[in-house]
Amino acid sequence: SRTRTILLTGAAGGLGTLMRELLPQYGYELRLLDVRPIEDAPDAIVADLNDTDALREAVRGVDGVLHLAGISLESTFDKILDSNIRGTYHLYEAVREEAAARADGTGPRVVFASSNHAIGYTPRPRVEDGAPLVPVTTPHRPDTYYGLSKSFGEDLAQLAWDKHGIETVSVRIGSCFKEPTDVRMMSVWMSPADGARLFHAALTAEKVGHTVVYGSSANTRLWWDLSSARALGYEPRDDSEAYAEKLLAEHGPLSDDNPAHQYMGGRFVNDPPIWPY
Ligand code: NAI
Ligand code: 15L
Repeated sequence: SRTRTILLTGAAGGLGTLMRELLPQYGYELRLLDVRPIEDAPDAIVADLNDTDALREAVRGVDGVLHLAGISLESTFDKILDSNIRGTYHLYEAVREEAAARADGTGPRVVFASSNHAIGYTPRPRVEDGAPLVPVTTPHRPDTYYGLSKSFGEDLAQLAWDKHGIETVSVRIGSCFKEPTDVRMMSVWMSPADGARLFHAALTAEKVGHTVVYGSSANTRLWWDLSSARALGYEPRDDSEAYAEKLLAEHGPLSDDNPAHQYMGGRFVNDPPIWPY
């Protein structure tokens, strides 16, 4: 099959850097965009998501967009509004214009980096006591303005599908880092290799409309129902349990008294660095 060209927004970031390494093996050609220049990628488009002309050019001819750009932690409402809410709106506007300019009216599919923090105030399910995994239909319960921007992004994706036929897979990413670093992360960890598998599945599955999935590895301590992700063809291979002994020795088990251990969003619920301000 022919090479697919993907616009990777947020290419300078942590996840963007990992995906620049991992996605080419699936045959993608990556067009990179970030507001920060990337030292080893001089051809990357250096632009803010709110630069509408640059965004319009960036989506021209692409088969898909992996939309990772945005503020990735809690911040002031104004900053979240600019980068995550307005920025994602402008991305979808560019995709809508690109779709309208194509003969078949079909624009590139978006894979949106949503976050577990869109549902961060959901109590963690006591799976160990027989509680069911949390489904993708659980109501939005953002734990921060950051999480609120991800709830918005998911709703915008739904609107783009219902009104304009633009497809999106919204991936509620848990923690995608090389290794899990605390006990909560054992439940929500997505290894970078599984992340690449999931993004590849999301970019290539047929007829996704707007699909919401959880982004996680096949963790023994998983909290989330991965069935919508598996329906796209995703088969996770990694399990954070390999780190359990080390992490439990370091941190001890999740405490019943600590909200950061009892809500899925972890420390985002009780340790906002700048809130109230
Ligand atoms: P990061 O903060 O390392 O990277 C984000 C990138 O977006 C940065 O390079 C930044 O310069 C760029 N960016 C920010 N605002 C921009 C704007 N207005 N215009 C253009 N570029 C802009 O974050 P990370 O960890 O790589 O995450 C990537 C995406 O995945 C983010 O949207 C984040 O919210 C989401 N996510 C990541 C998780 C993880 O475990 N790494 C978990 C859940 C969601
Ligand atoms: C996120 O949404 C953040 O972008 C990432 O840095 C981690 O904090 C992750 O969630 C998490 O919940 O561990």
